[in-house]
Amino acid sequence: MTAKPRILLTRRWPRAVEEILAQRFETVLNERDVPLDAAQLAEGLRNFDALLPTVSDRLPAPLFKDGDLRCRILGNFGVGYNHIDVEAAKASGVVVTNTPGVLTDCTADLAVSLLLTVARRAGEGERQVRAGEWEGWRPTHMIGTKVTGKTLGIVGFGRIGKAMAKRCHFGFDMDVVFYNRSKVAEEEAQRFGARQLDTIEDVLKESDFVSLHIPGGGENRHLIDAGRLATMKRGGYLINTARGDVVDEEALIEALESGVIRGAGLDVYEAEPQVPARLRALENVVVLPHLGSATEETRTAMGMKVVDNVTAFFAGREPPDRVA
Ligand code: 8YV
Repeated sequence: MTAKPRILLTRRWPRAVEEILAQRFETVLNERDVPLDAAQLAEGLRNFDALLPTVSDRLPAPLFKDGDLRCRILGNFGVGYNHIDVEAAKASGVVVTNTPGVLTDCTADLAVSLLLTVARRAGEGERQVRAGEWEGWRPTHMIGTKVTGKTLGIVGFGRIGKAMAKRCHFGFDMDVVFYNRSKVAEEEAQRFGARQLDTIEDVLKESDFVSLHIPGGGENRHLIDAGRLATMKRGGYLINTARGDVVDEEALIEALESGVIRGAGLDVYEAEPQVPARLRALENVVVLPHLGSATEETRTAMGMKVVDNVTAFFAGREPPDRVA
């Protein structure tokens, strides 16, 4: 009998998924569930047939330069994989897979909740009640911005962008416009209650709320910079559940501090888990700890997708979600 492939899980996963993996493979768990450093990841690449990384594992090109890698597949736990240098992995003969589709709803749900929370100042209100500082109802207390009927601008009309459009158009009667690199058929856009505009600037100018749904890294790094933030409506809000590096965080802080935009709802940051103190100090910002896909159902479904990918790979079949 041939030995089972050796697989390293870089973090703890939903138990049901860990159990299936343990039945099929020789798995090693990171019992402490703290991020592995570069040396530990390099060792993982040398000693395991597969590594199952998450967004908290940085796998840049130098880690793939070692000519003696045992690792043949990175089964990424997540749809975004900008923490992996996919070209370098490919050049070393390492396959990379991700988990598309299963986290669409939960990520869009969280984007909606950020939008509502920041617009209706619900985070501020909650802090006030918890601090025992609420002095009672009055007509001018904690006045926010109405969401229903406003314009939502979406950057990136992939699965999650579409799910966000659908929720906001059909749920909150919003006028939804979007920017997407490639042309989306009009009927397809209409199905989600949305309308494509030609440029990001057009979307930023028209929208009361802007929600980002594009991958991080590469040419999307700092796509939303000081210039583009200044293009947004004064009084506008930015929602980011995509990747932190899509926004120039320093420029965002300045735009929030100086009132260039009115607020932001953020789930992702440039140097997670570090969230700049200046950002945390702002009342007009909702800050969540990268919770987009954090539901029992979705995290389990993501894990099962990884199981499918590595199982197919080691059975000599094409993994369903190969990105490289
Ligand atoms: C995941 C995400 O939790 O899938 C993604 O791209 O951003 C998150 O929802 C994270 O990536 C897990 O590695």
